[in-house]
Amino acid sequence: MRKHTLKVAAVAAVAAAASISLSVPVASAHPTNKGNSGQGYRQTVVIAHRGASGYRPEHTIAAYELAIKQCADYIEPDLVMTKDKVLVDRHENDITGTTDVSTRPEFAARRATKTIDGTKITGWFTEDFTLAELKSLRAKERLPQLRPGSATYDGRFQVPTFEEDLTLAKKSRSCKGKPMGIIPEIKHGSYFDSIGLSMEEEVVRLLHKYGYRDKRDPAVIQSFEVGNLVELNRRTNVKLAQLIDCSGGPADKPGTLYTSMTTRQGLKKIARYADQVGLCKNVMIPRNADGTLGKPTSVIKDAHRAHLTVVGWTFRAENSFLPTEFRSSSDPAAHGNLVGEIQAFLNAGMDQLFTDHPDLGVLAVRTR
Ligand SMILES: [Ca+2]
Ligand SMILES: [Ca+2]
Repeated sequence: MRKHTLKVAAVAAVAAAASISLSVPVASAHPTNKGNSGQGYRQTVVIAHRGASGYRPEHTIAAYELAIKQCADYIEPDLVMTKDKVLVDRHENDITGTTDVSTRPEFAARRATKTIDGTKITGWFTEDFTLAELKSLRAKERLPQLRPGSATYDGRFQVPTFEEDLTLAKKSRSCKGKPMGIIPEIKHGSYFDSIGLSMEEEVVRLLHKYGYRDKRDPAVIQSFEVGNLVELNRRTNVKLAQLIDCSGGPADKPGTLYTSMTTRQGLKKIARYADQVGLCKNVMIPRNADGTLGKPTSVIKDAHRAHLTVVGWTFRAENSFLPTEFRSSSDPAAHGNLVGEIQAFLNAGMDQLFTDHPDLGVLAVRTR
């Protein structure tokens, strides 16, 4: 673990140095500069994507706690539901890849094949487990090849409930001295509706119970679907974020493509029910054929014109996720210059970011 920490620190230092020489006017290149960069740091929200998921198995309390230590402003739980209607943190209802369920003989018979949002999936699903059963499982790293350091924590942590996340957020403060923010994402909302496990009511009930009630509170609800956000806009005054993928369209709107939702007209429509758009990185700055960053599209400007906050995802330090010019080597697992990549998007006007490496996200914001 120590070795891993040192490596991360070294990469961060290199990344910071590289970004200063690469970018920005001389005045803001001084680390002590309290001008624009200081203000930008105060304003730019860094969201810990599934926790500090570059360093710990995603969606565990340990991943959120590390994110808070690393000065994230918000923690991000993705939410699905159990058989007994408890909201728990997983990126998908199929828990095969992020828990040890496949090694548990007592649950062998729960293996099933289902069609979720049009895709046939075989595995183990949260809706077939009670909370007590899910709690007997242990989380594991989704990407052990790319994240061997995180994988050393396999088998140590439980699947948290949304209520546990809220409890953690409530007792925590950001490094800026503000209440810790929380930005839950409702996963497969229509699918869960179809099996009698509607999640939206429970998300709102718990947010309100913990005191997140209006747009001034540090809470945002996100979804790739449209219908549930429109419904949530009637149920709560908490901020809402429409997620936009790099391709395809919302699962609850067959025939609608995300590309039609990011036109000026599309963004205006989103602004009727949502406060933010969560954009796949390539929608803001597409990649060139050689994998380098291309020219920014007009989407950030158009979203701002519609009074939408622009949040980008997902910023990850490993070379395999980075544009070519920010990679450190051909090793897919080695860290490249994530700070440089993030700063390119901030310079293009992106307001907030989701990152698996909150420490590097904060460094990018502070040294811009
Ligand atoms: Ca998410
Ligand atoms: Ca519902």
